[in-house]
Parts: sequence; C-alpha cells; structure tokens
Amino acid sequence: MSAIPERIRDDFPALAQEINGHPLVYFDNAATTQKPRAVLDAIQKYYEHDNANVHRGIHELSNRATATYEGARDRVAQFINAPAREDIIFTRGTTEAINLVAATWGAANLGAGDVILLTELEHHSNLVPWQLLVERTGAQLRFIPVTGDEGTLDLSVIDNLLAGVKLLSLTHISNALGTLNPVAELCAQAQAIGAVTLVDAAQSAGHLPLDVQAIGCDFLAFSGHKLCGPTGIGALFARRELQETMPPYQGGGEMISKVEFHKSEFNVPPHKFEAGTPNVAGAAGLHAALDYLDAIGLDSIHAHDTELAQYAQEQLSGFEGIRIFGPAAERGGLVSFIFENVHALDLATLADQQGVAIRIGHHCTQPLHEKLGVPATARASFYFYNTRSEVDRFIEVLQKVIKLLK
Ligand code: C6P
Repeated sequence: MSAIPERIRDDFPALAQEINGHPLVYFDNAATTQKPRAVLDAIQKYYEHDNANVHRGIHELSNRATATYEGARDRVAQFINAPAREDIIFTRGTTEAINLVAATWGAANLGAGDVILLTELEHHSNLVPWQLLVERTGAQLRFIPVTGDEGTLDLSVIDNLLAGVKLLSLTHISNALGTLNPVAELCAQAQAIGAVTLVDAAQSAGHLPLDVQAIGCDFLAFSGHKLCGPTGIGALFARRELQETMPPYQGGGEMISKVEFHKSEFNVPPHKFEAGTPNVAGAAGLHAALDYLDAIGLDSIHAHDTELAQYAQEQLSGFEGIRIFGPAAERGGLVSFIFENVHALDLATLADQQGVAIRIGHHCTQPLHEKLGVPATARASFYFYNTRSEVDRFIEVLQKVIKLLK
C-alpha cells in the first residue's frame, strides 16, 4: 500500500475530526472530496488580498483578480493537456458543462431523427440534458448496454449502435459501479463515422492522468469539488473549432463585445460562454487543487485508490449474502454493494453512528439501478488520503451493523 496518506493526511483539517465519538472514516469521495489547507488558503488569500471583479477595471485589484481567473484557465488547460487555454470554459461543474453543450452545440447541430449515443451507466447529468434536447428537437437516444453486475459495457454490437450517431457522450468512470470505460477507443470509433464526442470526467479528473488529446474527445467535463477543489467551479474542455460554431449559452455581461437595444455582438470564445461575474475564488481554489494533486502525482493517486478498492472488495466478498457490483479490473476507486434482506438506508445510518461515511441510494443513476433490479446500493468511495486501516475499520463496523440488522 502506498505511503501517500502518511505524508499528506494532516493537510486535510476535516479528516481529523470525530463523528459520534469515533474517528471519521470518510468514504464518500465520489460525491465530493475533502479539501487540503493549500486550497482553503488560496481561497482565503484571494478574498483577503486580491478580491475584485475581472476583465473590467484598470485598478490593481481587478488586474489581480483577472490574473487569478485567467491563470486558473491556463492551469486547467495544462492539467488535461488541452491544445490551448481558449479550449477551457469555466462552469459551475460537470452538470452545467454538459447542459451547456446540449443547449448550444446540441441545439444548433441536432435535429429530428439524429442519434445521441449514451451508455446505460450514465449519471443523470449526462442523461437528462439530452432528454430535454430530444423533447425540443426530435433527436433520439440510444444506449450502449451494460453486461450485468460487473458493469462493463457490452461492446459486441458497437458498430451497429454507432450507425448514424451524431454525438457519443459517455462517462469515463461510472460513479455507481466504478467501471473505467475505454473512452479513447470509443471516441476514435465515433469520430471515424463523423460523430462528435463528449467525455464525462467527473469521476476520473483528479483520479488518474487526463489527456484530452490522447483521449481524442471534442468535449470533456469535470467538477472542481471532486478533486479537492471548491464547489461551484468546474470546467468544460471544448475544441475551439466547435466553440466557434456554438451559439451562446447565457446572455449577460462578459459574454458580449457590443450591445445595442435590439441586438448584440458576442465576445470571442471561451468568454462568449461565461456570462456574468465568474467564480474567481473558485478558480483560485481549483488552481491550488490541481497544483496539489500534481505534486502527489496522478498515477500514484490512481494506483492508491484502485488498490484500496480492490482490498475493500476482497474483504467484502467474505460477507454472507452480499452482492458486489462493478468490474474486477479496469476500475476506479469505489465499491458498491447490497446485502440480502438489509435496507441500505439502515446500513448507512448505523455506519454513520460509528463514524463511517458512505453513500446509499441510486447515486443519480436510476435507470442503471432499475436495470440491475435494485432500488439502491451502498457505495464506499476512496481517495488518496484514505488508508487500508480505514478499510479495516469499515469492515469491522459493517460486521457489527449486519449482525444487528439481520
Ligand atoms: N456524482 C455522486 O455521488 P456535479 O454535481 O455537477 O459536480 O457532478 C455531476 C456528476 C456527473 N457525472 C458523474 C459521473 C458524476 O459522478 C457526477 C456526480 C455524485 O456520485 C453526486 S450524484
């Protein structure tokens, strides 16, 4: 097991607390991650020293705020190896990024009968925006099926599924099952037939090295809060050629170059897609988070997370009456499960009483859960600050809880 937690655990003030008289075991990292001091300090420093509005004033503070915001754009571009800083549009997170693509590129390019190919693994954020677009345009949805509890994509009929597809939009890592999808291969196949591609990297950004040029996608979305950054900021990578063809998302300040009473001219991309005062403090925090993660190393983080998931899966498989979901290999750092005759809500509530934080429910993948035939699963999701002894504690708590509930 890697020595990462030993080195960095003290950087996270929230992890040092007790919950219900027990040391916190935070295994809800797929929902949101805890924040290191470097991120908290960057946000505080911004508000204490540099706070102003961006792109407007000629005064010192406004220049500093602009430098903070635009510096974060450079940092995001570098983090995902985008060809240019202009490829990065700041959003509130993954959800807004995907809605932006649906409302702009989708509305301008998809019409009646056009096919949008998704997978059965998708989070509601990569499903509902397309359903809304289908209602407006008459386009249609098609799904790459999952094989079963192991949650891998059934790619045996991918050529048939790709026929006539205009957009392929899929998750990189499933938040519900942990499946790591072969996004580069699928994007290449989709692009070979002229389709545009979007990768939902909400669960992969900050968890493994991301390279949009190696993946070869046209769009990629992620959230800052899932990689040690603050809530309310995320990014959309959008290839510049596509941005040029996309109508604006929202109207307002910042996104215009000239406004008359009856019409307006728009700012150049990516500013055209960033109406209103942006989340500068969020950008400062995101920048600090990316620096923090790169100093540890994304390869090491991925190895650590998947090792913990593997270990947890092994320990869980010793329980009687357990059903474990997700693939054995090619996976992210989480494990989902249910117990026969045990309500997931009872399980999570009793675990919380012992200081163990896990998530239960459909994890915003209701259709997937329907397909698996379960209303809810329990999910333990790991990050680089979690330890093997926390997994041991989690297993010990589960043993107690299951005994109590059965
Ligand atoms: N999944 C989870 O507990 P936002 O809310 O915009 O930051 O991220 C949305 C989102 C999109 N795609 C995937 C694959 C996700 O996992 C998420 C967020 C959280 O699994 C909250 S439901």
